[in-house]
Amino acid sequence: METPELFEPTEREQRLGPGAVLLRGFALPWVPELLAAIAAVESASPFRHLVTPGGFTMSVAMTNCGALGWTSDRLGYQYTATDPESGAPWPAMPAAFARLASEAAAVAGFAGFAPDACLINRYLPGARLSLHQDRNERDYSAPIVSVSLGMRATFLWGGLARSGPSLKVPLRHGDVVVWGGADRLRYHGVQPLKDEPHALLGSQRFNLTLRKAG
Ligand code: MD6
Ligand code: FE
Repeated sequence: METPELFEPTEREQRLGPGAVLLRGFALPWVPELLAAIAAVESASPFRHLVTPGGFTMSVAMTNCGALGWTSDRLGYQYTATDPESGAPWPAMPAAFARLASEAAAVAGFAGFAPDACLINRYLPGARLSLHQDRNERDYSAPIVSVSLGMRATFLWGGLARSGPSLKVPLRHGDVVVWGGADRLRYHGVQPLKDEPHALLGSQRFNLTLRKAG
């Protein structure tokens, strides 16, 4: 079953676990298309700061595209087919998002990945994401593909329990992380962003997470 010789990490491919790979710069050729698509999504479903079930307003601003979108409010986390702000369906999944995700997943050993949801996170300096698991998706057999754009972030890569050590992984413009399999429910988070403006995007970072939610 294991064929490690096929997936030997190279400088561009850093293994983070049995089911998780960091693909440095994998999204760079896609950047103009990705940014245009983010702008189009944002014009239909603007970024907003969601409230957690515990009553905290998140420092990361979020929007979605695809058949399903991830939202949070006082009642809990859920995927919805419509944007609760407008009542309209989330903007369609841009073709470039789905193709990039499928290609990255295939390189990481997950052939045939077809996302139906993309959560788009926007970080300004100081924004952070506390340790969490992604577990609102129906089926954990599909991986998640995560694309970083703009300012650098320090990603916290923990274990299967909230307590315990986290690896600090720098994520830069164009980096893609694919994770699934035995790593699908790993705890992870993002440290508060430092203000180190990016040449193209200035003082912001976008993160796309492409999922099979439904
Ligand atoms: C971020 N990412 O990088 C936050 N979740 O801004 C996530 O929470 C995440 O990168 C699941 C899979 C990949 C991720
Ligand atoms: Fe997550």
